[in-house]
Amino acid sequence: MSTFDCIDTFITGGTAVIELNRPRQLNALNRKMVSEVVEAMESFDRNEEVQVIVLTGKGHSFSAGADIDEMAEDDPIRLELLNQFADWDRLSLIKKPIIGAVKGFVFGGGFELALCCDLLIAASGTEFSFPEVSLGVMPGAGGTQRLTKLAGRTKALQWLWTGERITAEDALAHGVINQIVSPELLMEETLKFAAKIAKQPPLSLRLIKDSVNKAVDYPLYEGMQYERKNFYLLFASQDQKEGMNAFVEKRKPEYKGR
Ligand code: CO8
Repeated sequence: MSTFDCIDTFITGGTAVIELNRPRQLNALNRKMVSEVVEAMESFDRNEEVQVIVLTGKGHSFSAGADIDEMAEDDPIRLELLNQFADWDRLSLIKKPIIGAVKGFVFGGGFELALCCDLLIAASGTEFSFPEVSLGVMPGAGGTQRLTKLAGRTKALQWLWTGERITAEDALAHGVINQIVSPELLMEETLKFAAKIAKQPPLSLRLIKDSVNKAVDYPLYEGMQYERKNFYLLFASQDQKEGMNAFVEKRKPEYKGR
């Protein structure tokens, strides 16, 4: 049972699902919604029943971006005092895999939220865009950074300068999303994908995410040293013994997340 105002949450198998829930406003992200998403993510990150987190939106669209009504009268001092991006920073600290299941409009802050996911599955017909430029602003929650790291400078500048809509096919071709599925099957396929990941040993999942994230920021040598420490660390886990013993004994491993 969800106790939030702007999102719904539930757990199915080892997967926790967070649904943005302002469908009449195309899930425009007000500050409360972002805080609730972060709160839910952190709680699922600590919940041992949960291996994977899925983020999606109710209704036609994942999200049409930051709530423009809420943002229209903002000024720099208010934004500084609100420190609203602290919530966004906390999203990068989530250790479990996050899969975004997106559809309809994935615009502005909604696109930035999608880019906070580790993997993205999109319904065919999904349109991505950074329309901020046409509002006299620009992305502020990591959009210029994350998009550039995924799609490269040339495409990122084109998309950010024009605000043009990016088709799901284009997003796939440029490494922004993992898969396109038919709209009716979006949740089914995402949950199947999540289940495939959820059955892997949790500590491996966690340290793989940690190491891959370092690849984005670290030079190769430093990244490899970091990877090595995580590799060593896994040999301290019961799941490493279980995984390797099960292989030798020709049986299925039973992982405990320890
Ligand atoms: N903010 C507030 N309300 C919105 C937003 C939004 N971003 N997007 C849609 N809505 C509302 C509409 O006002 C409308 O409400 P109502 O029925 O009361 O008039 C309802 O949702 C349905 O929208 P439309 O009637 O406009 O639906 P259409 O299908 O005709 O059009 C569009 C859909 C094309 C998506 C259109 O709604 C649109 O252009 N929306 C704005 C998109 C946009 O510019 N997004 C970027 C916002 S800026 C931003 O995200 C900056 C991020 C900064 C960091 C993140 C901080 C959280």
